[in-house]
Amino acid sequence: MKISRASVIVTSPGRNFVTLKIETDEGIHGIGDATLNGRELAVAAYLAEHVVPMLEGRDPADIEDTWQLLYKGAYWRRGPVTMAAIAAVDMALWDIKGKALDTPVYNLLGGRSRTGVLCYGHASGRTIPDAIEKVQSLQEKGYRAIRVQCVVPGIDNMYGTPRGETAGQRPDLPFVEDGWATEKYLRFAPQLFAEVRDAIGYDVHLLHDAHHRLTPIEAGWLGKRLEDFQLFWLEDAVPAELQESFRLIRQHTTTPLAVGEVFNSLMDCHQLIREQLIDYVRATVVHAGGITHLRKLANFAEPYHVRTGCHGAGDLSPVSMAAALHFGISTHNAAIQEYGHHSEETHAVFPHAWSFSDGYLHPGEAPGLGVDIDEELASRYEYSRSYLPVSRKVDGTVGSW
Ligand code: EZ4
Ligand code: CO
Repeated sequence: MKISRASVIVTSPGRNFVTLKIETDEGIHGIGDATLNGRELAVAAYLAEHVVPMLEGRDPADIEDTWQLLYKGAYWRRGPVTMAAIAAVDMALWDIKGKALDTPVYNLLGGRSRTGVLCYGHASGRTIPDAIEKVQSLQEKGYRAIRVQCVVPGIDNMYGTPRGETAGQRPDLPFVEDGWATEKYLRFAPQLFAEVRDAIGYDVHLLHDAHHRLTPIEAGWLGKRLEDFQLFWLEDAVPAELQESFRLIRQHTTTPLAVGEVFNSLMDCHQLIREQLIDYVRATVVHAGGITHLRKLANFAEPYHVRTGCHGAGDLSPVSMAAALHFGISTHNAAIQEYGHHSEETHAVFPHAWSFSDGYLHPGEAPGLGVDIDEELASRYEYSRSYLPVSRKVDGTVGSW
């Protein structure tokens, strides 16, 4: 079998997604997600201009060799653009291999390690009672793990919380500006979790995302005060470019720590893992070099008691979710999967075999990844440039969003 053609499809069914489709001379095709939120066309161009010409004529069965070719052969290593592009090729090749062998990809990764992939949904409140209602409504839908975020009184437009129609929009800028005040947040977050636990008890896992806004000592302070509310994890307490930051957090709290949705390589977290400074690594298939590299990362983490909790926000396409679930069902130290919301339009563009039931996600039994792209439908949703928000602190300084 040979790769006969590869094409990049950009579509925007509610939000932008970049998809790579690889076709073969035997009529089998595979697809991979290449979406990098807010920088989509950089990956689309990387693929179309630089990767696609390298693929044609290759044997799609040689997944490891293709991975090494694209990684080492570029000379310029790592980075989200490169690794998302490699990931898209990798996913598509696993998809083709599964279809060629008429078996779901998880079977090629060693078979099932569990019966379903535990997932968490998002409860996001404007007030604490509103957040509690959202948690309860997810519980009614069967969720066993729920991330809770809530607007902090006095902070205008916060990450992960519902905003008003025009909130944060500046007519002079193409992006939204959020506000931030660490002291207000640190005071509020323990109160939020005290009230949520009071209302719903301890039968459901609760998670929280600090989204890179704290310093290590602030994170230690917060983690300590959240211990009694028994969080599944505190996510992205600090940015992790400096891996040793997590030593300081660990000295101060036993709240489990997760980090790494922006990681694109094992090299971004080898110290975090080796020194057991975190409990969960959030690296995901699309941004960390595909199934091939994420498996290596997870295998490295296993003896250090570090498990995966892959990023799965709505800006990762249903193709990513399919790959994440084949990874999650088969990988022994895959603990949990984020399950963001996709619009109905998105589900229609990407028909998929994966499904949610009773708090767990299932990859389905279709050969390959069990997901496809309806190109005719995709072509009806034109790309539209969009940015992630930017965060500014009270004094106007740009912060980490
Ligand atoms: O901000 O996916 O845990 N989930 C997150 C996400 C990320 C977005 C960035 O594109 O932090 O909401
Ligand atoms: Co996050």
